[in-house]
Amino acid sequence: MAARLFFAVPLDRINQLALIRQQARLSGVLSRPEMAEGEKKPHRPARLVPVANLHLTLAFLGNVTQSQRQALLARWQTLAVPRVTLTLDGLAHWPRARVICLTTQYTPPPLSQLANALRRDAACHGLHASQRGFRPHITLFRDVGPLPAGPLTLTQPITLTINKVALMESVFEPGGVRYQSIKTWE
Ligand code: 2AM
Repeated sequence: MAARLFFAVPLDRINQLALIRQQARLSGVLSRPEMAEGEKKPHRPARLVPVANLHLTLAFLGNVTQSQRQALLARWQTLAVPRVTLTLDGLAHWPRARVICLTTQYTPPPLSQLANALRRDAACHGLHASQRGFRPHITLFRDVGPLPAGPLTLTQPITLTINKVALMESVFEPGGVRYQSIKTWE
């Protein structure tokens, strides 16, 4: 059976708390969605990403079979985790993806090298082929409809000290998706 997998940077408790604070602040803005012109019904409310699900995706792999998973783990038996700090200093609303995320214009080269290596490896082995370049981000809200005019402001940048990478599985449950760690590299 296939499972949906991705490589991600898990977040520590301090970062999680900082992100919860940003989510709480933004929830006020999102609870007053403006209706797009000509629309009759208001949008359903944006969904807050539960704290346990907050993460930074390095490479989305899509559906991976058991044999593909074994081969993947054999290829990535060793994975050098880059020693970098990443500062996420901006908020973005990506209307096509319908998300609000925390992001940055600057990616430390060792982090983009790792993300690109994982993405290339996935594409070369018949897994998901990313169409866009790597842009580090942490999704805070999903199903985001039209927003009130004006930029989203971040009250405080969030700095991640990256010391861990995880291969994660999306487990779909009646209450929503849960992410389960398959393997971590430190
Ligand atoms: P996100 O990082 O923008 O939230 C698990 O589903 C993770 O993989 C999520 O974090 C999600 O994006 C990312 N993801 C899900 N579907 C994707 C897709 N089709 N292409 C790229 N990334 C995807």
